[in-house]
Amino acid sequence: MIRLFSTHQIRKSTELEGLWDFTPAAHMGEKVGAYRYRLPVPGCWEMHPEFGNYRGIGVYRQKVTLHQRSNLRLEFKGVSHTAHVYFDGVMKACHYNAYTAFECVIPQVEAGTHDLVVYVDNSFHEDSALHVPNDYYTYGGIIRPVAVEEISDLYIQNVMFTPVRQGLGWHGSWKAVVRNMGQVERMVSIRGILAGIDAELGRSLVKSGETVEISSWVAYPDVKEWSLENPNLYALTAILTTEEGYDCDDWLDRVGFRTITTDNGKIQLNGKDVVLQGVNRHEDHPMAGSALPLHLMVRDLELITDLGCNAVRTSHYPYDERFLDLCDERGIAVWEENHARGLSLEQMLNPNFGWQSEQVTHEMVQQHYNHPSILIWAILNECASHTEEGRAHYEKQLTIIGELDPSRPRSFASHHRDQEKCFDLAEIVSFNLYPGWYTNENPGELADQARLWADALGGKGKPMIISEFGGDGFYGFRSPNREKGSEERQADIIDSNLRAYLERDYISGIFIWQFSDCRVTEGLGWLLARSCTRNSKGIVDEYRRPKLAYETVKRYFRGR
Ligand code: ADA
Repeated sequence: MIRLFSTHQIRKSTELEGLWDFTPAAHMGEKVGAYRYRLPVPGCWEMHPEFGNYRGIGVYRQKVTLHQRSNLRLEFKGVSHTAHVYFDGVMKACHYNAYTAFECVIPQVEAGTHDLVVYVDNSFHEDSALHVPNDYYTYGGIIRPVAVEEISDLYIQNVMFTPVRQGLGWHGSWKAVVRNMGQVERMVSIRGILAGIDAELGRSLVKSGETVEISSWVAYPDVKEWSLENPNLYALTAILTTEEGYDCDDWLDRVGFRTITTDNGKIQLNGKDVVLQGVNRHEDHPMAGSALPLHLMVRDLELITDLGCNAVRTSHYPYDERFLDLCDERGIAVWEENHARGLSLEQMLNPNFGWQSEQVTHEMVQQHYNHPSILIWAILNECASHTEEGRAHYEKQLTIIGELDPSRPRSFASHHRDQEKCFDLAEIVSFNLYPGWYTNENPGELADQARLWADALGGKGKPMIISEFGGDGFYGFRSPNREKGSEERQADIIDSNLRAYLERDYISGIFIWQFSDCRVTEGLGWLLARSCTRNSKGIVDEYRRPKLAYETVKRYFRGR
């Protein structure tokens, strides 16, 4: 299931969910003999007993059958982390990054059965600047769904819809991208259907092999706004029509009407101040790796709601779109961020860092643009934003987001305190602070200090978020001595932090590190040598069993 609803009615689309042939290999593109395994897609190969720690290349094979000659479009929602896609023995697409989707379009495929082979690499090497040994796990495999579509020569590549409030009424700004993969120039028109209004969005000539953007502005006088309390969603349909009047393609999505602003040092949803109280979450589960099936995503959101949260931070990468669909439906605010965690200046100077993180930033915004639940875009968690070289990257990536989407505020989670150099570049300043865990500071005094740092370093007048705080709590380690690592101590830390932050009205968001324990990369040094090769700061453990801190969080978040 690629989304929680059908994304096409005209375009023929099916999913390649199920068991695929699989074999490990030594090199990308290497000729493989026998495929000795059958692995589920979506899935992580670590779930197979022989590949529990496998870091390297895996080859997946599946058959694709077409009943008539057609253009084929394959959509991969996430392959971890590098994919080379071969169709009938010829390489057709390459993609880097586990957490964004990519397409592979193959013109004029004959009817019959074809061979789809995907080489997947999850190894760490110089060519991979973002997937590095880290405080979470880079799994291997086709971790998110795959769709196979038959498309006409003219097809819709993307639709970006922006709700705009004007006075008392709502408008929508539509931007549709249409591609012509045929041999001749064609005239097309697009209609947009939403909230009972069927509007002509525009006409355009599309040259062979090119794309055009068709934009329009439509009034929606009678829609209800999307809010955390009442997450009203509307089905959106775009229909592409040829000059001859033939409806050749469509695009279905869901949108919500809401505004998100940052005025007077606060965050407003639909003009009203809001305080985001949430958790940081990794896509990780011992029985699924990073390929959580829908029912486990739902379970996580049930627990997150039970905790009294109204927000989730997608630390530290763009999420599976089904999770975002669930947040849209349930009125859970999302801070979505591009992919990076704790990269040093040296790591940011890897020549691949620039294009890889700019690409994931583009893809994140373009692919997830329509989700009303996403209120904040963010970049580069705890990277070198305290250096001039680092700042150049922050500036570039925040500019990319600002140009693609001026409707949402931007932020980044910083741990550089009074050394931070980038607060002027974003609309929201955010701090990762660990008083009671990595330091002995008093959380309230530290927050007041952080506000002063923000004010002095370019963040004056901007809303402030505590984007991380917390401490280890090993599930089942109960101790009257309340040592570090005990559930009691973790609950104490969460308690003192929450009390301090919730009573400070200049704080517009609080995200606990973290929702559930997660697997981390094994290595040397304090970070990669964590006990049990886990980050154990979850409020629930990796199987989602609540620790003592669960009730603490509930008391604060639900008590408000
Ligand atoms: C950082 C980081 C998290 C996690 C956390 C911790 O702030 O952003 O990914 O590593 O610290 O547990 O230390």
